[in-house]
Amino acid sequence: MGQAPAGEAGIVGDVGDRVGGRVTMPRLRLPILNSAATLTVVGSLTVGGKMRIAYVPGASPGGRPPGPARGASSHPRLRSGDDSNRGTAGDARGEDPMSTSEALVAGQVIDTARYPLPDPASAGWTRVVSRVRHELQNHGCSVLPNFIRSSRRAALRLECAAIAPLAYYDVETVNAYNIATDASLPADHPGRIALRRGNAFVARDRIHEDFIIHQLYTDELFKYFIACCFELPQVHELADSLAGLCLNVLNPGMEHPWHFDTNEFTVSMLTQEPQAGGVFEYCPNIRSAQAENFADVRAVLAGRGGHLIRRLSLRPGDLQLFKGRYSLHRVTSVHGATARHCAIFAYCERPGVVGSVARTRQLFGRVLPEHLAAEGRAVRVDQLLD
Ligand SMILES: O=C(O)CCC(=O)C(=O)O
Ligand SMILES: [Fe+2]
Repeated sequence: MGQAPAGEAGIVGDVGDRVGGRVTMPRLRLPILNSAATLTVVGSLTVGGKMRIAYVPGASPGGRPPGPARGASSHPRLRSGDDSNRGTAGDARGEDPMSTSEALVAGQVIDTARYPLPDPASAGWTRVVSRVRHELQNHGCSVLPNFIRSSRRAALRLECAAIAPLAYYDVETVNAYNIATDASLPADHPGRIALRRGNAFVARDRIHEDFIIHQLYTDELFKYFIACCFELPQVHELADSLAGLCLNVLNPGMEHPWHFDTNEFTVSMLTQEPQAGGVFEYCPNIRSAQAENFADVRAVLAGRGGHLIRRLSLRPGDLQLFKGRYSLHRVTSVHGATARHCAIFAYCERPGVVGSVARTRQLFGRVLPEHLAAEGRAVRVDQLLD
């Protein structure tokens, strides 16, 4: 793996490094959808709820020469013949994002009768995106059931189960904000409530590029769809060979305790469901960029916030889009003999994002030269605790 090209700034998120100030981006203008939101750009991002990132403008992952961003999602199909979105020759994964095989990948993996991703100009596509936008605006969460074709769901599970033993395991004491648990906070601050978290992630470089989750993650039609759902101009894969795509493994007895994500949006997919437990619970918009709402957060953490909690019954192959920065969420303890496996598709609004050294080591037990190269400063858009 190479380093960020000389002269490019590296921006690493960390608690002390944040730079306040809201950044707005142009509204997404789709011919067929009326986007109303002014976008907020977050210069840091979470993988597994707690990974701070480095933003390296224009960085080229894998030592590729600077060039078109790998896999930026800008109007696939609608721009056929336009080279600006192609992978570069130096791309270690040899991607050709605009090849006709993209549509084939989407068509073979996704239930296109329900979710016509290969046809962004269709009424069906518009209906799905409108529904997702509506649900995200109102509840911060949207689930697309049976997103993966029924004929591919067994493969989805088996592929991920095969690599689950490669997860890096660690047990940590955390809090809902992923800030230092020894922080000198007021006695009644919800950040004082310590939670145990068994961390187990399989890194992207252990996920074969033929796997369904990898095909989806890198698929231009998929990225374009995701960007439109979140009302973003485009989304980019992380320039991080470990964090961009991961498999979160919750073995029996493990849970993912209450937390906020650092990034504003998350895309995930259950690939294996446990026999019992392992339920995704969330408190829609319990906080905002302007207000932490510690009282309600404290109530939920103390087990008194039942009225604020929603539960999802996810099935393998369902696609979940979630805005986890403002919605406290957790996965309850897994019971029975079967582990819960969940793929996390980490995208960013900007190209060149890699994880900070500290968080990468924490999540994956190792770092790569690209992480060492990217340490720097953070850009943050709000003053919320993490
Ligand atoms: O496993 C899940 O469903 C969600 C995990 C999560 O919240 C996270 O990784 O931040
Ligand atoms: Fe999360």
